[in-house]
Amino acid sequence: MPAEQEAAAVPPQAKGSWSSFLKSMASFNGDLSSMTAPAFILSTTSLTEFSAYWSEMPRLLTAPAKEPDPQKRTMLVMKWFISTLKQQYASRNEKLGSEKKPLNPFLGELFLGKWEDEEGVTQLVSEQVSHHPPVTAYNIHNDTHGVRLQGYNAQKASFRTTIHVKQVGHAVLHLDKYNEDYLITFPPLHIEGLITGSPYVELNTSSYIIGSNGYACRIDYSGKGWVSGTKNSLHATVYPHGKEKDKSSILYTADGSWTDSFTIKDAKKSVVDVYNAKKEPKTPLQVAPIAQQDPLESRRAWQRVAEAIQKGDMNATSYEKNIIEEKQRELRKREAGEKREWERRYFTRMESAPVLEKLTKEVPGGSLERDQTNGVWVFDGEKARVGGGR
Ligand code: HC3
Repeated sequence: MPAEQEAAAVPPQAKGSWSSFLKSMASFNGDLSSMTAPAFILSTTSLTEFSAYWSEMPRLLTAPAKEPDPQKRTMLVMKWFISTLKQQYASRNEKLGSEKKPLNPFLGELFLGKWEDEEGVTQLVSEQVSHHPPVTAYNIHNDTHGVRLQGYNAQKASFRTTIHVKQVGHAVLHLDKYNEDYLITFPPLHIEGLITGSPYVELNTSSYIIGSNGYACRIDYSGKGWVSGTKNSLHATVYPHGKEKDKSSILYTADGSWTDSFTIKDAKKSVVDVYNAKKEPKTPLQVAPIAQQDPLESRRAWQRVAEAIQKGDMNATSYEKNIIEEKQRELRKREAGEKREWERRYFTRMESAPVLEKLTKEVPGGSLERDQTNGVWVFDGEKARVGGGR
């Protein structure tokens, strides 16, 4: 890389701290939450908010519930899943000019909201259920159409010329009407553009959707540096369980870009749908005003930190972050003394999860990896009813 191209997007006053950050990456221990990054790359948004990316277009989430044919339903689940990728992985880059380092949620942190549109009300609950390792759990439900998405995720990172992130955990989409579950695995990703100071996410290898109806979907990702050479490319197939490698069993395909448009074709190669990510309208998420939020709600809890980041005031940022961390240390000490664990407000750790275990077996090399997520986390409707409030 020519010297003049290096750190092109880094503000002049941050060049030194960015190059120190890049050097520190050589001894990166894989814990993304412990990574100290320069002020200009810090985001004011906590990872608990990322759960909302799953349902910014509620009509795509509810579409499978309206489809009587199981093969088409699986195709619609695939379409919804691919439609979420742009927001999940490219929205910060588009909005803020680069990927930023999100705030590390504290144990018990909440992010609550809802979408209201022609699909009815779609509710979101996101909770940080573990701090070591960091795990975020979420539940999104739309009672009008009997659709529920619940899941939890953690990240395992490593450094090999750039940051590589393996996502641990899964999501399950449940359709009441058909009593169907779809296990969703998450794509591995890596960070591009680190050297120039304008990081962005690229997805790689593949992820799966495994339906309890006997159909599955594999999505393959490639980027600029890959064979096709086109940024954010994908190729997906829908097939009956066990027929992943049998080309003659393919029921649907999807090809294109997850940030631009992709085309869905049936087994006869006829186009059934063209999805344009740039044109699809989103429903805005409604979040309570900060003053009305619970003290554990993300935007309220991080308000002062976010203000300090926005001002670019690193001293105030560290000071305000330290107040939150100190309080957390006190709470953990008290819990240890009383030999009890922090009570999660909406989720419960499950000892056995038969549906998940069964569907996970259909994922090549699949395993629940509970040791990496501090357990298997399930939304607890009773807890939510009794203590959840909003
Ligand atoms: C790796 C990541 C944090 C995790 C983010 C996840 C995997 C969280 C779950 C969402 O459903 C999907 C998602 C999208 C983006 C992932 C983030 C991208 C960058 C961030 C790192 C912790 C920041 C790396 C620091 C930086 C920007 C300097 O390179």
